[in-house]
Amino acid sequence: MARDLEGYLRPGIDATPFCPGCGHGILMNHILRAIDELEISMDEMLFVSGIGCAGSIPSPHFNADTLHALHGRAIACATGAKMFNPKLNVMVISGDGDLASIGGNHLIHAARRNTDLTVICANNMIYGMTGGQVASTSPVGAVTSTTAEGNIYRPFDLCKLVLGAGAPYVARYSVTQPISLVKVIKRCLTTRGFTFVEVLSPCPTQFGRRNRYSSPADMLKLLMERCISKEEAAHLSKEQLKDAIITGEFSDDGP
Ligand SMILES: Cc1ncc(C[n+]2csc(CCOP(=O)(O)OP(=O)(O)O)c2C)c(N)n1
Ligand SMILES: [Mg+2]
Repeated sequence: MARDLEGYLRPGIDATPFCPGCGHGILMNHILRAIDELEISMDEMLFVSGIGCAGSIPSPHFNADTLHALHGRAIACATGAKMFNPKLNVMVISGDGDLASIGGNHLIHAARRNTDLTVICANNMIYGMTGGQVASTSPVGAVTSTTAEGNIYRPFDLCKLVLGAGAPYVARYSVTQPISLVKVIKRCLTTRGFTFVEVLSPCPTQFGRRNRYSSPADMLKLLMERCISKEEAAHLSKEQLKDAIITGEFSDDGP
């Protein structure tokens, strides 16, 4: 039976800063659920985050050691902590802007070095906290505060990027897929080396209201509809997969 996760929060925390309909609070729940199911002590964990709404998932909420680093520098700080104390279970939780835009170089090099970190990227496809600017993950055509006529650049495929840089294990699911997400977060926490989970997390305030979504619930529903497992995707054409988000666990088993 699912246990109450409130005990993982710092005393006095009774609300999060997340907007109604934001996926980051849902992700917070999935991460704590994975830790709870593995019965990992919070004393063995260090949570590192950068600046952004997603950076607030662990800090100040989790009742554990948290390091709230500079924007884009979460992985650099996590690497330093892990080197100083290799016994620590170090988890980086941050946003797409923080990890893949300003922090993109740290991301690919930590993957290349196979640094023993678990990195969870809450991808809302935008710089949420600072007013909804276009990110390296924003889809083509996305209307943002800096692309009023639609983004003209292709977004990163974060899983392909990190896998291509050398990570042994990456996975992608949306916050609407709790069972799969908890499973892959548990897998990351029990796997040595660089492990990465891209989590699609809707941002109704900065992304949804500027694009085609009528409500936060609509955004969650459309996100669910777009998620297609890699097994299912293998039978579909490029055209059929045009708007799809391919989910699953990915590893480079090739030559
Ligand atoms: C060096 C530096 N540059 C820019 C900023 C402004 N800034 C803070 S958070 C942020 C973007 C956060 O986006 P993301 O990581 O995707 O998190 P979200 O808010 O979307 O969850 C930016 C540009 C900063 N704090 N420091
Ligand atoms: Mg973001």
